[in-house]
This record gives sequence, structure tokens and C-alpha cells, in this order.
Amino acid sequence: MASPISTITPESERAEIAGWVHEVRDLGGLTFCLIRDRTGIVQVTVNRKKAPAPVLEALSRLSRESVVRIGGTVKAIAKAPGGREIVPERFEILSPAESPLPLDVVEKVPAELDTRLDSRFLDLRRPRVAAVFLIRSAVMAAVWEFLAARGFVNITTPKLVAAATEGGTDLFPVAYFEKEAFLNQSPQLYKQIMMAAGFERVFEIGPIFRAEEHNTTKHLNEATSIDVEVSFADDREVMDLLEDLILFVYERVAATCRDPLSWLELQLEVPKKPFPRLAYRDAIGIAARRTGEPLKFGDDFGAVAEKALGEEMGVHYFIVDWPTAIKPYYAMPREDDPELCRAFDLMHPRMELASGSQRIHQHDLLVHQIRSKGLSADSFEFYLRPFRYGMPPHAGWGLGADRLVMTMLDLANIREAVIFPRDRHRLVP
Ligand code: AMO
Repeated sequence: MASPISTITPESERAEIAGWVHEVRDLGGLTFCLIRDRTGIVQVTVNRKKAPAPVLEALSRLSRESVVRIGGTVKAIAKAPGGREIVPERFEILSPAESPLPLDVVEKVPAELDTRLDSRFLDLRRPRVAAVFLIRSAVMAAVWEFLAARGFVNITTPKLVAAATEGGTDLFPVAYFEKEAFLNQSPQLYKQIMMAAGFERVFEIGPIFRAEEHNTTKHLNEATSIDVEVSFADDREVMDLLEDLILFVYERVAATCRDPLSWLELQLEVPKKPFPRLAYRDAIGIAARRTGEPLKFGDDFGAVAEKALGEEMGVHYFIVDWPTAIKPYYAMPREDDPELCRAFDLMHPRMELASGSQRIHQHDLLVHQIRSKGLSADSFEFYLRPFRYGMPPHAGWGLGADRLVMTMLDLANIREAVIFPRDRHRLVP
């Protein structure tokens, strides 16, 4: 087994390494190869007068980004990366790379995002790009740890479904034998059914599919959602939970991802509690004033209004007390003012990160709300049935994992937070 490159010190005597050819430079009788693995870079120096013939033969065929295995002695040398170099006795090409490369791994000026995504495997060899996914992995581990510690049970719900969850327009139809089926837009209905099953606290981290027509920098057609549902909780309690989760994840990343954060040249600022809670009515007022748009009660926030609000707030914040008319049928109307409901959005100054609500748990009210949205209660029968046999009051939210990573790392485009993003024009790789 090869040793990780970062473990080789100027004091090491011998080293066996395996990795990619990062750079090759010829200087007089010396050839300097930089070899890279996921832990670092080491210089391999070949003296063409002294090196064994098989080493010289391998060197003559060497191209950048080929995979090699090298064994030799280690020498301390001040000018080399890490203050050491390897003088090879064995130099084996395990897998040659064709030239020219479709994407330059050491390129100082970054390529266009589309070019990078086309050759994602090469793009990901760059520490700046890999850093995003090392941090994303830490984010997901932190989410899991946070929820598991609070007694949440992880569930997996079907992605092939018979009916729309969030509304009918942005559905992907699927050829499913002789039936009509769709890719699920959200685990919403299933996580609610799990409340009737008595699980009380569930979470799912999984794909959600949205047939968004438009290509924007914050929408994907396949996104990852972190979903929770909690019994005997109201909207305020699950907002507190969401706030605590965001803080925990930021703190974890700040503490455990120093190297990847430094590759991104990022100083991570942990958000502060409590996040301001802005009533929808006030939010509309602020957005109207800042944009000059004639926004009124019942309108949704477009991209311009959302940006203006974010500029005003400057930190993570919640929008609460939404009009019942523009939130999904499952949001609980307020008893004192049924025009408003117990729904909320969590906003980052750049965009929406999550939405959630206290849910309607009364069967008849739910049927009424479904009908009042112009939907047919018949297609929701599997969802409605559990509400007739003991459904506890409950609340929950869905948090966009890709947007969480995008905003945390200040990425310009959501596609940069996803290894293989799916949008209207991209179905490969
Ligand atoms: P919503 O539709 O607001 O709510 O989705 C929840 C969160 O998921 C993310 N998201 C997306 N991210 C990237 N591209 C998309 N096309 C996309 N669509 C959604 C956002 C969003 O805030 N069932 C409710 C949640 C709940 O009430 O529990 C729901 O799906 O960050």
C-alpha cells in the first residue's frame, strides 16, 4: 500500500507513493515531477545521468494526470513542497492520461462551469473544488448527528409516486408499466403519515424532483432535501429546532473542516441566535419600499423582492404569518385569523433555505383545504386515511441541502454545490 503523501517528512528515509502526475518540468539533466494524492503533493526528482533505465523509460512516456506508483529514498530539500523530495528507484505508470486534457487541473484561471461539469472527474481533482464536497459531507454528517441525538428516526420514502405533493405544475411524469406515475416533489405526505404511525420524530435526507422550467443559479431539477416532521410540536418549536440545526452545522464545519475551508480561502462566520422573525405583511412592505414594485398582501416574493429583503435583513431570518392562500393545503390556518397560517420560510440573505409549517391534523379541515385549492381529495385518499384513525398535531420543515452548502460557502451557482447537477440542459454525466 502506498503511504499518504502528506505523511512523508524530510526525516523519512524511504517512501512508496501512488497518485496523479500534477506537473512535469525538465531542467538540464534533472526532471522534476510533482505527484499528487488526496492528502498533498510531493516532488519526485530524477537525475537523468544516474537514474535506473526503467525509471527513465517510464519518464519518457509520462503525461500529466497519469496515475503512477513510485518508490525511492527521501531527501530533505528546502525548495521543494513540504521540504522533501523523493529520488525514485521504481517508477511505474499504472494508468496513462491522454493529452491534451479536456480540462486543465492546474489552471489558474477557472474554466466555464459547463466545461467543468462536462469533465467533473477532472474538475474534482482540484482542491478548491473537492473542498466543497468534503464540507458537504461534513454538513450531512452533522445534520444526521444533530437529529439522531434528539431522538429522530431516519426514514426513506418512495420517490416513485402516484400524485403531486406540492402542486401540479412542476411534476416529472414517469412511464410506470400501465399506470401514470411521477417523481416525488417532496416526502411531505409520507413524513406526515409517519406521525400517524406513532414515530413522533422522523427525518429523511433524499432527492426531491422539480420540473422547474427555468434555469436559474438557485434551482435544480433534482435537489436534496433535509426533511423533518415532529409530533406534538407547533410551528414555533420546529423553527427553534431548525435554527439550532443551522448553528450546529456551521459550528461543526468551522471546527472540523479547516483544510477545505482554507483551500476555499473562506473564513466561516457562524450565524447568531435568534434569527429575526419577520411577519409576511412587514416583509411585503419592506420589499415594496426597497424595490418600488407594487407588492400587496397575497403576492409571493419574486427574485428581486427576495434580494431586496435579504439586503435589508443582512442575516438569516424567518418570514412567518403567511397568507393561507399562497401556502400549501397542509399548512394550519391560525385560529384567530384564518387568512394567515402557521407556515414559515427560513431565509438566507441570498435566498430561501427552508419552508415548513404546523400542519392541519383534523381530517375534515384538511379535505376542505385540499378542495379549496382546486385539488381533488380522491387522489389524496392514501394520505387522508391516516387522519381518520388518530393523527397527532404535528409540524415540520424541508431544508434545501444544496442551498445550505451554496450559501455557507458563498458559491455563485447552486450547481457548484452538487457533484453531478441536473438542470433542463444537463442529464449527463
Ligand atoms: P419547498 O417546496 O419550499 O417545501 O422545498 C423546501 C426547500 O427545498 C429546496 N428546494 C430546492 N432547491 C433547489 N432547487 C429546487 N428546484 C428546489 N425546490 C425546493 C429549497 C426549499 O426551501 N414539503 C415542503 C417542506 C415542508 O413543509 O416540510 C416543501 O417541499 O431550499
